[in-house]
Amino acid sequence: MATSVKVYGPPISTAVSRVLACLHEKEVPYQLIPVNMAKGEHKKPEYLKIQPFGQVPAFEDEGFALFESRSICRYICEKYAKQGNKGLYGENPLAKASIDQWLEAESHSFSPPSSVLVFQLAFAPRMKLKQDQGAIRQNEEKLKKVLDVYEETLRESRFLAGDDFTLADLSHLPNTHYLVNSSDMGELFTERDNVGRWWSEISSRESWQKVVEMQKPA
Ligand SMILES: N[C@@H](CCC(=O)N[C@@H](CS)C(=O)NCC(=O)O)C(=O)O
Repeated sequence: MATSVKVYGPPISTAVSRVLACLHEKEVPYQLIPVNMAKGEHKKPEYLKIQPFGQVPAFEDEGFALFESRSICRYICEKYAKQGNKGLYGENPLAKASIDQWLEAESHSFSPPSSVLVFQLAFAPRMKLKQDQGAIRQNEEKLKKVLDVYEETLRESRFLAGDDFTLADLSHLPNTHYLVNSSDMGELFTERDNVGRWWSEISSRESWQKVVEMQKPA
C-alpha cells in the first residue's frame, strides 16, 4: 500500500479539488494540509518553498514537492499506475496521447473562459466583490464555442478521450461543478444533449461526490 502523500490547500479551490478527485480515483491515501488563504499563508516564505507561485495546491510525496494540479494528477497516475482506476491516464501511448490532447484542451481552451466565469459568478458574490458584466458576457461567448466542440466530440464517444472515464474528463469537474451548481450558467452544459449526459455521468462518480462533500462548510 502507498505511503500517505500530502496535499496543501482547501477543497473549495478548483485546482485542489482536481487533485483530490484524482487521488480518490486512484485510491491513494493522502493527508490534506490546510492553507489559510484568507490569512495569506500561501504567500509565506515557508509555503513558497513548495509552491513558488504562492498558489494552491502544493503536493508532496516522499519529501519531493510538486505544483500545478494537472501535472500532479499525471504524476499520481504514473506513480500509482497499478492501483485504483488503472485506465485513468491510459494504458498505451495512443490512449495517453488522446488523454493528453484533451487535458491540453481543458487547460488552454476550456479553463480560461470557465475560470473567469467561476470567479465572477461563484466567488465574487461570496467575497462581496463587484461582478464585471463585460468579462462575464465575453467569456460566456468563448465558453459556448468551446462547448459546441465538446458537444460534437461527445456525440461520437461516451467520454472525451473515448469509451472510458479518464483524467481528461476528471479535469473538467471543478469548474463545471461551480458553473452548474453556483451560477446561472448551468444550462450551457445541460441544454447540450451530449455535454449534459457527459456531465451527469462524470459528476456522479463516487470520487467526485467525496470532493463535493469535502467542499461543504463544516
Ligand atoms: N494552474 C494552477 C492554478 C492554481 C491556482 O490558480 N490556484 C488558485 C486557487 S484555485 C490560487 O491559489 N489562487 C490564489 C492566488 O493566485 O494568489 C494549478 O492548476 O495548480
